[in-house]
Amino acid sequence: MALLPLAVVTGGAGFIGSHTVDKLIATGHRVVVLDNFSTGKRANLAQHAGSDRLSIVECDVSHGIFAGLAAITAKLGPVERIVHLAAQVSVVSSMANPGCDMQINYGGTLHVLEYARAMGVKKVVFASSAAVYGDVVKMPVAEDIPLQPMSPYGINKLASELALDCYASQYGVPTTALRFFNVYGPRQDPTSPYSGVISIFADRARSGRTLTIFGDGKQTRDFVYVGDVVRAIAAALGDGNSRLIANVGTGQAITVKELASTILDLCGGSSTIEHAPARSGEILDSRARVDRLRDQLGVVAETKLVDGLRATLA
Ligand code: UD2
Repeated sequence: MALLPLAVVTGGAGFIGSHTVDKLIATGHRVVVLDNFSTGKRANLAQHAGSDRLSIVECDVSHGIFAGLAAITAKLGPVERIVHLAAQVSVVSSMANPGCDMQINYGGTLHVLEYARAMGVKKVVFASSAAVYGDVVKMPVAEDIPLQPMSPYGINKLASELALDCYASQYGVPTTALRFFNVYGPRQDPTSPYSGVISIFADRARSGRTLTIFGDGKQTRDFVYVGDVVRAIAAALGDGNSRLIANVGTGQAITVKELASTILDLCGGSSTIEHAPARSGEILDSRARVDRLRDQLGVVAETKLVDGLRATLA
């Protein structure tokens, strides 16, 4: 019997990574997770305990992946596809420590691409971000507008996209970059002050604590459910679409104020809402144009916010 295709998921023990692993295993892959467990958790992959479809290697991608993958590929055979999600995920941390962000986020991408080049990997899918756009006035945001990232985080995501394109055009490594908007869903860790707002609000609402809105709450975001994001990743991981860059969002946006009251309605608890000063350097509005996602990858983010919030709160 032919072996199932072998995919590597860097950051596979994290929030988006672990859902990606679930999806790839469910669609007939063997998966190797590379994770340094700085923020990822083994518990996120506990549902695959004992499965011969999943291997986990503790490895810091920003130090290279050849050594981490050598033993496992000697046993399982060559890596066919890579989803590169391992990253330093905080825009604010990147402002405080740009060099660190560059080493992890841009450096990590180069290590993945070098492996893909050397080993003839058939596809690399990279988690880019809406942070490459900067403060855009006209919504929705299309992929081909001039890019003005406002943080080292956005710069290193953009630099990674350029590296992907270079490896595709110069070395023949097929690559796709997905620009994630505000991803949310189960397993998103609410414990950092820079965690996703939905994870923080859900955590606080469930325990009756106050929700803090930064600024007047009129800022808008395009919240996309993690289940839809992994469908985009799985579509991008297939053959074709090399050098494609595509937004991953819903094309809809909601204000943070509306978000807070929707979560409170769903929880029915006793939490109140307070306001604190707006975060400095923050963008006002964000909403994805999703034509490429639909036309090139055949994916429409269809989870309604209220359904995604229910799943997150459950
Ligand atoms: C998101 C991404 C970030 C980057 C950026 C690009 C997340 C978690 N972060 O940053 O990685 O891609 O987009 O533009 O997806 N807020 C509150 N109260 C809270 C927490 C947040 O009012 O307790 C507000 C916050 O000020 C912002 C909005 O909620 O206006 C969303 O904040 P976020 O941290 O979830 O995500 P964002 O858009 O800053």
